[in-house]
Amino acid sequence: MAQTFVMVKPDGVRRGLVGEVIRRLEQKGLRLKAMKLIQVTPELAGKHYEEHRDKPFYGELISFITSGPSVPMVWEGREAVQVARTLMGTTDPVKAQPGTIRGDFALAITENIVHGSDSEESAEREISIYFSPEELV
Ligand code: RTP
Ligand code: MG
Repeated sequence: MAQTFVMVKPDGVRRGLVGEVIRRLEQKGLRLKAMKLIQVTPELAGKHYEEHRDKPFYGELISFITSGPSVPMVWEGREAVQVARTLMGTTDPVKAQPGTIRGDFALAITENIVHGSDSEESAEREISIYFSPEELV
């Protein structure tokens, strides 16, 4: 069964939207496999966002993602990667459809509430950055 990595970012935790994100994924039918509350360190953030190292927004992204606690999670279900991305909405909340998490709760491009893996390969890589195999129930 497909798995994906989803993380409520520091703005989502600060705004009390952890339950809202979980509720939407649960109601869709995805199953929670692992979850914790952590302060993302600069080392973890660097591994997670490796692909964006040369982008102009990289510094802002790393300082934001390390700015407070986040809630990384693993979810399982049919086409879990695509399903989670659809529920989240597009990267820029201005363009995200109403009814999606970013469409309903975000406005800024960096502070967009939630992260979701963009492919099965990314999911596997990101899950291994944040969780050890024993943490998946
Ligand atoms: P994510 O990885 O967080 O799920 O978001 P995504 O796939 O929709 O977007 P991605 O292109 O992977 O970008 C990662 C995060 O970087 C911030 N970002 N800022 N200022 C900008 O132009 C810009 N572009 C991206 C966002 O926080 C985005 O979620
Ligand atoms: Mg991405």
